Amino acid sequence: MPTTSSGPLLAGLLSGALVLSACSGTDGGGGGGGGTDDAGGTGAPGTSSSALSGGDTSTRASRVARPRLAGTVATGLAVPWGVAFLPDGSALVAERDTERVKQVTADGQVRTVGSVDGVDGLGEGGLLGLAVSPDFAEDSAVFAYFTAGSQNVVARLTFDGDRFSGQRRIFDGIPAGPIHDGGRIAFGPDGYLYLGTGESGRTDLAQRKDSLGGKILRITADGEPAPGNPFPGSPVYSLGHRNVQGLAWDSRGQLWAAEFGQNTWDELNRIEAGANYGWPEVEGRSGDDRYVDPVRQWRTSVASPSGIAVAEDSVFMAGLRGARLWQIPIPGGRAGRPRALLRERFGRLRTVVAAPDGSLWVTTSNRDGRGSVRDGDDRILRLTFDEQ
Ligand SMILES: [Ca+2]
Repeated sequence: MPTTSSGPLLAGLLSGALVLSACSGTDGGGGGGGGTDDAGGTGAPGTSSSALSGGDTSTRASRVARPRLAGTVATGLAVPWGVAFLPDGSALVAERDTERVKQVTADGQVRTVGSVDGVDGLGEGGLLGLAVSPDFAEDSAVFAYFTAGSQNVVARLTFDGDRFSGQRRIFDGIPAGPIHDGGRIAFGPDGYLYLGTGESGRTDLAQRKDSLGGKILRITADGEPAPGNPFPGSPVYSLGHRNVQGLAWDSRGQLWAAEFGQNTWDELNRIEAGANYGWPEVEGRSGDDRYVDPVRQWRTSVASPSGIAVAEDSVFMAGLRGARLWQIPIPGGRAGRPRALLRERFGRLRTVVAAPDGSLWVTTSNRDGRGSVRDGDDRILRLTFDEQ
């Protein structure tokens, strides 16, 4: 039996399991919490009656599966950024600044399995997103997004279950800077690799189709523009983004993305191929029909969203500055009323990922230079749904 190299295991924490805000109102009341703009929708999408009774509302609300904190999977990590699960239920975890990749098992064993070569990033740059090939059982391929000087790149590596080898750059040319490096990568249900990028502080890049900054990109596992992309021969999938660090698909195959606002509105967007999400011409909802409005928006003080995940028909969104996990129900594909979980309990939250067992893993980011470091930081929390 391998021994644990990091921190308390679930067993030690289950005794102190803390029920999340399903009933305890940690969202500060009103469902959305301070700073959330709920003007554009209600918690009961699809309900046409204007005389919706309170009873109906609570019945609907009770159908939203609320996760609870089950414990801490791992502690002692340094700015865990990309988290990608392997078929065996363990996860590869990229540390932004150490450039190391660690393997974390569901029962809390942590070991370093390699580092990524050529990482050279400042500030928000570094070793960022990770993705495991959907054909991992056959190709053993893992993908990493990282900063390499003036650009962000994607490399493909082989993971034999023990170590990395064969690192090969498959994609580059994404503008990099000390801020707004994007970095989330994920395979979609179509088998192609999606990348969330940032405009690197050069706001004009977001509207330029010839720049890879401020975009969601869609490529093949060899780094070529994916077939069927909206602009022929281009990896660009959508444009007009500021800094996309959250990508996830719902059970209908719809892509959702979160991005940081400047100082007004963070956004959750429903992504359509070829659409323009407005930055820097507009931030948040504008009503300007040249741009697609976000389906939800938050004041940057309560969100500043990095990763998102979909589970139990909700989008979960990790907030850095907001230091909370937002749950946005998406019944029928429409975004319902957001609710805040873990509010200011663990500090800055960076990444949330749906684990193969149906739980959620959430990483803290208190060692990124902008947080208050607590004992055990950074950690990975595990949240489960009631039936688990
Ligand atoms: Ca926008």
